[in-house]
Amino acid sequence: MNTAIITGITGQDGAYLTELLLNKGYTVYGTYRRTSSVNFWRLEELGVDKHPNLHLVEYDLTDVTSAIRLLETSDATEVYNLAAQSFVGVSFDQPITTAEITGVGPLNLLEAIRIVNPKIRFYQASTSEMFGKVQAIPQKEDTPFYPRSPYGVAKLYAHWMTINYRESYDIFGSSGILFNHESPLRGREFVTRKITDTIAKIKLGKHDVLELGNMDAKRDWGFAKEYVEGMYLMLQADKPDTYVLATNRTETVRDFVTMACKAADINVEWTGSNEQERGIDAATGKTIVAVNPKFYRPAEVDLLIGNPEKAKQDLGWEPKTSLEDLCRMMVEADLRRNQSGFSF
Ligand code: NDP
Ligand code: GDR
Repeated sequence: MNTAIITGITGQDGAYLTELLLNKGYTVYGTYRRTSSVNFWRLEELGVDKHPNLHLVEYDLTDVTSAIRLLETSDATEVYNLAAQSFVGVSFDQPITTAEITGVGPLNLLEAIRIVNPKIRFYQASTSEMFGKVQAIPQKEDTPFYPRSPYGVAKLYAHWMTINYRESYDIFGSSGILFNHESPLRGREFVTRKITDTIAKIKLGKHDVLELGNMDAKRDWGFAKEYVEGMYLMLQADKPDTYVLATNRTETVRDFVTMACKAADINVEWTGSNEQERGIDAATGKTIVAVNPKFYRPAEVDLLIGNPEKAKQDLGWEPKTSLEDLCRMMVEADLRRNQSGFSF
């Protein structure tokens, strides 16, 4: 039986990957940080939190000794490093914490693998944020990097460390450069879920105005459940490598709001520009979307669109869910949760 470690099991991708690997018969050691309140709602929503083959282990990415103990006690053959300080906005306020967790954290795991068992396969959750300022369209594995946030810089360090350990010590380290992927399990601070949750509340009369930052930003959004399959495939390949996972379609934040409104049966009309831009509910004439500059970032990534051709060729991976279907799935989940008064 295969055994895998998944760091960051309380996050969106950690939950979906846990479900996938348990369904494949794996024993999973899922790591979480000790906090004053438990945070397993995603595992509960997927119905896997009490699975007999799931072992929950306390672990902090910044502690190399606990990385060594984790590898020794679990006897895992695969490690999926999904843990990170993953919010770009916060990385501007906490650049050093972000560097320690998101940049050096993966190095702790690579060192632990080198010490305990160099045969362990390692997946690093790299990101399209490493491309940052547009150098080419669409972005692919050989597009030059130009990160625009402390988060992007930290991820780039971990990405190159994964490649360096591959080349220096023959460690099976693969890096997935994943473009934005969303789901009903997405954290509410990220823009898509903030939009679907707030539009659901507005629809139910529980909220008035959705406040956003830069609505011109363009992102390539896919469905998280499909992206974790790509992570799994990368560690089953004959050799370690770097792969882009993306949909090759890009839309603005504003387009996503319009899509979410449509899914909630609201007809939104746009008026004004820049900080004066507003979205009006055509049926009531009320402002339901407004710009709040506090959500602007000191440096922005304007346009992301990825070419996943290499993953299709080598791994047989392809995105399947359209953005419209993904957005509808998220709005429906948030309508249900807000109706029941139980929303994370
Ligand atoms: P989430 O923010 O939902 O989850 C992050 C996880 O990391 C949480 O479980 C969190 O724990 C954990 N974590 C944070 N700090 C530490 C620490 N010091 N020690 C141990 N665990 C820690 O992220 P996603 O699931 O969306 O993303 C998974 C990974 O993929 C991340 O590394 C992210 O940067 C990367 N990525 C994500 C993309 C996306 O669009 N979702 C795209 C490209 C890359 P806690 O619950 O306690 O905070
Ligand atoms: P991103 O995702 O920064 O791409 O990182 P996020 O959803 O936070 O932002 C996407 C774009 O929307 C703009 N935006 C807002 N964003 C947030 N969060 N809140 C707002 O109110 C708002 N208004 C406009 C942002 O400026 C940005 O341009 C995500 C994370 O999952 C990373 O961990 C991952 O690596 C990348 O995706 C790929």
